[in-house]
Amino acid sequence: MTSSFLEHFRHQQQDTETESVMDTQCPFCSVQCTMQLLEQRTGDRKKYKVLPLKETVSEGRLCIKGRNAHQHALHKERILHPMKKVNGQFVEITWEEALSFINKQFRTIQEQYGPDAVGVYGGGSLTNEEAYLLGKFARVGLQTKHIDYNGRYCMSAAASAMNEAFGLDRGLTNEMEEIPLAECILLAGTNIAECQPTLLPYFRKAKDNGAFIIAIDPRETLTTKLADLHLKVKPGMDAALVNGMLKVILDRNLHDEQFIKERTEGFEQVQQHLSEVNLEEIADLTGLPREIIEYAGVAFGSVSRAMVFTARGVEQQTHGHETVRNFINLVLATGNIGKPGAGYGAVTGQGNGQGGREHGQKADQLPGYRSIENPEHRNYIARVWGIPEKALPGKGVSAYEMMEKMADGEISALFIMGSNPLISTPNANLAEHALRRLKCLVVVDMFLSETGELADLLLPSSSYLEDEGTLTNLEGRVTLRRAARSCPGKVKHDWEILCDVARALGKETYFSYSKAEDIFNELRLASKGGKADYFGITYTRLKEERMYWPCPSMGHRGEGRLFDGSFARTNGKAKMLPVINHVPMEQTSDRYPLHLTTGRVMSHYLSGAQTRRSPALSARQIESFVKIHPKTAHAFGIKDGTMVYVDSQRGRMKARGAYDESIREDTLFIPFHWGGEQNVNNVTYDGLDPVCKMPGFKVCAVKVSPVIDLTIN
Ligand SMILES: Nc1nc2c(c(=O)[nH]1)N[C@H]1C(S)=C(S)[C@@H](COP(=O)(O)OP(=O)(O)OC[C@H]3O[C@@H](n4cnc5c(=O)[nH]c(N)nc54)[C@H](O)[C@@H]3O)O[C@H]1N2
Ligand SMILES: Nc1nc2c(c(=O)[nH]1)N[C@H]1C(S)=C(S)[C@@H](COP(=O)(O)OP(=O)(O)OC[C@H]3O[C@@H](n4cnc5c(=O)[nH]c(N)nc54)[C@H](O)[C@@H]3O)O[C@H]1N2
Ligand code: SF4
Ligand SMILES: [Mo]
Repeated sequence: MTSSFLEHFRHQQQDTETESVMDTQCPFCSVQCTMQLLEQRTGDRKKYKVLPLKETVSEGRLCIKGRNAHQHALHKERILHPMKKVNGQFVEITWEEALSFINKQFRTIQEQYGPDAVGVYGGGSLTNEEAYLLGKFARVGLQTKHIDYNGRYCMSAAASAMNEAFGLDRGLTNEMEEIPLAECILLAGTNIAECQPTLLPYFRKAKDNGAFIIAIDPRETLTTKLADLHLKVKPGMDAALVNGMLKVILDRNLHDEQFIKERTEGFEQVQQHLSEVNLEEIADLTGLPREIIEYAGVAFGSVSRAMVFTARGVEQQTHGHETVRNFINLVLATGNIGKPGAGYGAVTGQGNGQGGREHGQKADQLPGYRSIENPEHRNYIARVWGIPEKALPGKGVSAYEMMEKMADGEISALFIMGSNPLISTPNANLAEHALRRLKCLVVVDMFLSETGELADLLLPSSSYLEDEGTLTNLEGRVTLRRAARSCPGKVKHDWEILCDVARALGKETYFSYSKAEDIFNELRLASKGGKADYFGITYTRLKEERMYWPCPSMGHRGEGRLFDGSFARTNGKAKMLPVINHVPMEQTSDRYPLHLTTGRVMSHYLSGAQTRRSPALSARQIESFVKIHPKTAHAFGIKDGTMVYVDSQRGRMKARGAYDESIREDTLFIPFHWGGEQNVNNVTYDGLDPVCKMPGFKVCAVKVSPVIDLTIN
């Protein structure tokens, strides 16, 4: 080291006037890595450094999103005051003015059109306390049945499949530490390397221990590169592929008869169904050679400890529920659950994608995974909330169906907290029409998002650095995120905003809390005896212990591995279901000859509202792109790196063509982190899965054309 460098360094150190250290937790994905944010102030210059903390599942690792998360939270574009739209422009107003505006608008609309004319729309970034309170706010504060959330677009297929097959829906049935024990791992439509990067070492460790890894994805990703076998399936054809693998397993007697007999029901019907399955037909439907399907079936069926992980690639389908059921059939038929190194996982998406779906943001759900249609459950929650059971509204509709009701004028006002549906809704054209038709749109956000631009009122909410609360990670592990700094400007926490609005609506008696912990203590009671039981979890315990749900009592630490002895269904058995060879609802045609699938890149998060405001992250990928096989590109006159249009029956988007030798020739891939003309959801398919109402984000039929035709005739 040169002396001038040391002098410079010493000089810098002397200049540093103050330093503060904030312990926090990443706001992005479901791993929930913990970290320290160091702030160094020199004069009015501030510098930040991020250090990982070891205490969570990622064992001291952080990905680039976590390392740069503070950049959006500290961004100058944070909304710092309530803002109301006057003559098309947002103007700053006081909280009291904002609250009285909401009260007047919502009351007028509800008096004229009934309580259900106001809808509530939540998100999986909210803490457990806030997700719980949002559900209570809809049912008690507004007395509307219309509440749903962005998790409908995320976890709903896996959630309904696990509920029906196991009687319980929790992301992973095992702790991450068990992954290295597995001898075979099937990764279906999951890109862990880019979406939960800090978990990848668990899979590497499994591989080092000799595990055989199979990946199913129509394109090559950093995750499929880890696999020993990559099945480049035709988009939307996973259910058929699993039928092929199951048939191979049964034909070769690789199934676990004893497990099937003792711990499952419905096997005979599955067996009967598989006897009619034809492997040649499966090969044709999936676009995979028969021998490869056989190889995959034998590899999975031959080991004594195997794990299956699914994510949005197989779940965001118009038959996502049954596709997941078939992957669960595979786990059950081979007896791979309820023991170390064997199990199933739906790799959860958002930071609180798990907790956010347990406590009442869903149209049909009450806290603790209780059902809004079950009289006993309704009675219990009504007692906790101090209202008559009759006052509890019934079941509402799913997120996309809410958009349809807004477009039809049946829902006239919407309160959005923690979502940017103008970008994230399939067939975004309908979402835009729906949101523009509202008589009153209130958006609670940190930024002026694309959806916020359409709002009548914007309310400024706190970021992860400011907001204390609990979040539940993909393993069902409950974590307490502390507040690292106080709210800037007139910003309030989401829970404070809900209490304030409830007060303005005259419902303050049901919403008097002085801190997040008060809400958590009510949530504990509301979830008590439910499937997602948090009763035994307290802030004090969370500061000291590693805790999972279900946790029914103080003496309990929660369950890391589920279903050791029995499943959560009434008879204790898991349920198998025959699944047909589903094909996507929208098929390719002469006019729209290619499949389009959508997903993510490492450096951006969801609608991009946060990561596009982080210079370090947005510089890594400044615009959208269309992955296209060079052969397909030539056929459609697309040059590498030039702008292309992608059209479907619903609309058009524009992005830069990017050649990719590894993607299927009949398939395009586009990430969904950008809005406006780069919004891939202008194009995506809005058909819904009949069971869980998940939209088919992952397959639609499109055509591609150059924006400027550069071909020489
Ligand atoms: N960097 C980053 N990380 C994230 C997020 C983010 O936005 N950015 N979002 C978080 C959230 S909310 C979620 S839900 C998760 C999502 O995590 P993932 O589900 O892993 O991510 P996706 O990219 O949506 O889809 C995964 C893979 O499915 C493949 N795929 C597409 N169609 C099909 C198909 O028909 N069959 C099969 N087998 N595969 C298919 C895609 O090519 C893609 O590689 O990530 C979380 N983590
Ligand atoms: N084509 C396509 N579309 C998809 C998907 C896909 O794979 N393909 N995936 C779907 C999935 S899995 C998901 S999860 C959805 C996500 O879709 P969105 O919910 O629209 O995505 P986010 O970007 O998380 O939007 C969150 C908004 O809330 C703000 N926000 C963040 N944290 C907080 C908070 O704590 N409080 C408040 N009040 N605001 C907050 C952010 O600034 C942002 O504006 O998109 C879905 N859409
Ligand atoms: S985005 Fe996910 S993996 Fe990356 S640091 Fe945040 S929580 Fe960890
Ligand atoms: Mo998600």
